[in-house]
Amino acid sequence: MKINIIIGDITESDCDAIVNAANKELRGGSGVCGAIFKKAGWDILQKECYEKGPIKTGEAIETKGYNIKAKYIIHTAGPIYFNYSKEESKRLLSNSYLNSMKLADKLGLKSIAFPSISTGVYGYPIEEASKIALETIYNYKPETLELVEIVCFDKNTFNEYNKNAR
Ligand code: AR6
Repeated sequence: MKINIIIGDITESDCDAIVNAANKELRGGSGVCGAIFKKAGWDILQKECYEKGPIKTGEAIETKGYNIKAKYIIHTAGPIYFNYSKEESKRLLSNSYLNSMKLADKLGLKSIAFPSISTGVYGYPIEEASKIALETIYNYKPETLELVEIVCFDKNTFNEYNKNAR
């Protein structure tokens, strides 16, 4: 499985699925979530999200992509960093990546794009989060997935992921 770290806007991704850094209620929000909702079509995406939610932290569910190029949007709720111990945050963040990739495999997808989950509003330090994200992706044994893209929105995030890239 190929792993690409890029700078960009995840709503423009050519991957089969893009991942939304969601909240447990699957309510449209700010940050990457807001960008995805806006582009997909806020009301129509919110309707499917409310039918499928709420979810637990670290879980993942899929919706259609609507007006986004990607066929699916995979919604996962990362941990709010200050709500948990360091160990529990790590486990939950890793689960968000793991369950999203498992779901993509279950859907028979070849490619998935991740944002940097929990490192915005949810306050996860990027130095730690990037290590956990990459460790989880490198250790994953894919079924149908051939490509994982990590789409960084800013240079600092991009640099941090690259520090931990193999
Ligand atoms: N493409 C890629 N990455 C982006 C984009 C984009 N278009 N826009 C922002 N980012 P955040 P969280 C980056 O706060 O910390 C929402 O309200 C951003 O720069 O979006 O998991 C949800 O509804 C940062 O590096 O997600 C939840 O309530 C990264 O995406 C809550 O925020 C994640 O930042 C989730 O917080």
